[in-house]
Amino acid sequence: LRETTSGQFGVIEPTGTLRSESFEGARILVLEDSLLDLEKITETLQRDHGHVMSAGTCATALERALGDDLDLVVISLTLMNEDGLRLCSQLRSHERTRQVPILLVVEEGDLNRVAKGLELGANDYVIKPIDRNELLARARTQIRRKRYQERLRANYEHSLSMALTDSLTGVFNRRYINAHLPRLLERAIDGHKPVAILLFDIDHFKVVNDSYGHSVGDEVLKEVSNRASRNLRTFDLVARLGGEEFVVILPDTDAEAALTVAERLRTRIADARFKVTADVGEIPVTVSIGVAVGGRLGDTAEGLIRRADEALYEAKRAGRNRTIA
Ligand code: GH3
Ligand code: MG
Ligand code: MG
Repeated sequence: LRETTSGQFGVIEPTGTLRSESFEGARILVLEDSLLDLEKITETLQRDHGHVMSAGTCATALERALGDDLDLVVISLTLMNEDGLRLCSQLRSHERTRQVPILLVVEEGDLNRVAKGLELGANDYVIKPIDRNELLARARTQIRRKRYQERLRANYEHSLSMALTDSLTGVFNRRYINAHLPRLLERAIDGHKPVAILLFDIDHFKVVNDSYGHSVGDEVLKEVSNRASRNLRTFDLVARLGGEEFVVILPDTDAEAALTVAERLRTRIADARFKVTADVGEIPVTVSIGVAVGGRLGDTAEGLIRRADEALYEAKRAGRNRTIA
């Protein structure tokens, strides 16, 4: 982003030229009670194929804006019965419209109110009589900036979720668990409520890879994740810690309930063979599960995981396809 000579911001292309793209499909709301000006504004913004809507009062404009995903709001400060500045501050006070670009339309010589409008969060202004090219240019700049910010945000959210989820299975990863289990445990201790964890590991998974190939092994990992996710409550967490080892965190769950959940999960995996690809037949898959419950003063995430790991080890030793608490 670079500031241009006119004080606006635009996306600088690698060539260094300011891109001037049209805002096709942009949703634009106009608050203007002068029919002549409304027509001029609408007609001008429609040249770029913007979808232009109009409102007659601040109240209807606000209602419209809150129920829509607007790309631009054009507010006239020359309304007969109302003060467009009111809408300005209302838009900025609602979460839904906090970021929507605002373009003011003002009377020549009304710079006091322009200053006030900018202070309230308006992004730019045009002075009457409206110059069509200038209006179009300023609207384009605002819409482009909004779209650019949305792309940045989407990229940011994408990389955030990439950092915390396992790319193969889509469940959380070890990093996420390391960050969240201590917090969940702390909350459990504070609230005098138990939190249970199930640590589970696919039995003889090496045999699956060796018999059917690594990509079939990957499909088995995905299906195990799916079955685990499907059989839990919405606020339970599933994560793949690495390899073929998973953890489930069950907030507000005591040992007895955790055992029930674990057994349900274990049988859902063991009782229906996996059909991962057409060319490989049905594959029997089982898991061994270790259960541990925390929530007492002094409990730590590491201690909880260690206890579940010890139980899991016992389950393996005792013959696999079983749960040990
Ligand atoms: P056990 O019942 O004792 O758990 O035996 P196991 O064969 O499941 O355990 P082991 O730890 O010996 O082998 C785990 C295998 O998991 C070895 C490794 O190649 C495989 N593995 C780890 N990560 C992946 C993965 O992302 N995809 C696939 N397909 N295989 C994986
Ligand atoms: Mg294993
Ligand atoms: Mg393992």
